[in-house]
Amino acid sequence: MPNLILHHYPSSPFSEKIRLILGHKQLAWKSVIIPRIMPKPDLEALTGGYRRTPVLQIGADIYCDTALICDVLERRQRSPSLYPQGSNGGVRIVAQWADSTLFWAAMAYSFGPTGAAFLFRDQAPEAAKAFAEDRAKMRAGASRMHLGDATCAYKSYLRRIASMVDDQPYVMGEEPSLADFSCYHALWFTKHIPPLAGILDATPSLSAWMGRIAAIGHGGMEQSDAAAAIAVAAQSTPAGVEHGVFQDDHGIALGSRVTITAESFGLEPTEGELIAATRTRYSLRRTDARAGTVHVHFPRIGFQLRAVKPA
Ligand SMILES: N[C@@H](CCC(=O)N[C@@H](CS)C(=O)NCC(=O)O)C(=O)O
Repeated sequence: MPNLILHHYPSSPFSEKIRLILGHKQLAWKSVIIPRIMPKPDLEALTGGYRRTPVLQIGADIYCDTALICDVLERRQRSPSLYPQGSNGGVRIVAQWADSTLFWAAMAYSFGPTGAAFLFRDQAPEAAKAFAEDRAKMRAGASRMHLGDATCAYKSYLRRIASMVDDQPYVMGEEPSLADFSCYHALWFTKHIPPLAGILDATPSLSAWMGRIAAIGHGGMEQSDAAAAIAVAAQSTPAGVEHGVFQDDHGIALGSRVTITAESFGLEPTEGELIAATRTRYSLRRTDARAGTVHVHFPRIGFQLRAVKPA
């Protein structure tokens, strides 16, 4: 019985990154489909506020953001590694570029008028409007890339990726690494918009590389649902946190009441007691009426830690 539960939805690029990594590592997992837009009350019962997709649950431990989810999966199943041949630093830097810069150029291109018309072709006009309003709220005033700027940036980025897979099967060498899964997921989204997918035919090497990544598949997936996942959390005890490694860069002691909020795109905070702050992640303890006591974990990079001022 798999105890990895992925909260995701089919068209989410970052979820595709994790589904493929689950496949690469041949892991068994349970799938809980979450809404694409707010409200997400079942997800929030677990995360305490964080609303982005995907989220990984293991019992009463909730892991937010794919950067952290990748580390959790790597620790769980070391082989095949996401960092083959000691490529850790370079792989992480390429992955971070892909998840931020490449991703946003690809999304601005894919959600232009042609893409939006295709993506919402079978839905009522209200659905497109609700989606646009939800994402505008997530951006919290930050501007969207202009379609022309996004298109030329995306073309350049695709040429760069293509040049990396001209003479080797994967972005960083002979084996797939996290860099491949991060570079792939935004392109995968464009590929499923036929009127726009031609941009990916820039070079045969890019198409062949995308085919190799797609062939990895999603591992052993079993359908589940939000109620079952919340019951799992309620019946589980969170795993112990990593005591001994406490890196205090904020002057906030363990045991403090804190919030953790993404730096951009989806600024709903999660509040709880800070129970760990290692070099790479924060962990909070919080109690929910339905999910019970859970530990919610975030990567440090991309998130803001703040003390809650007493009322
Ligand atoms: N840095 C985050 C980004 C996640 C992200 O932006 N996911 C998109 C979906 S692919 C999202 O949350 N969209 C809004 C939503 O699903 O509510 C990660 O690596 O997990």
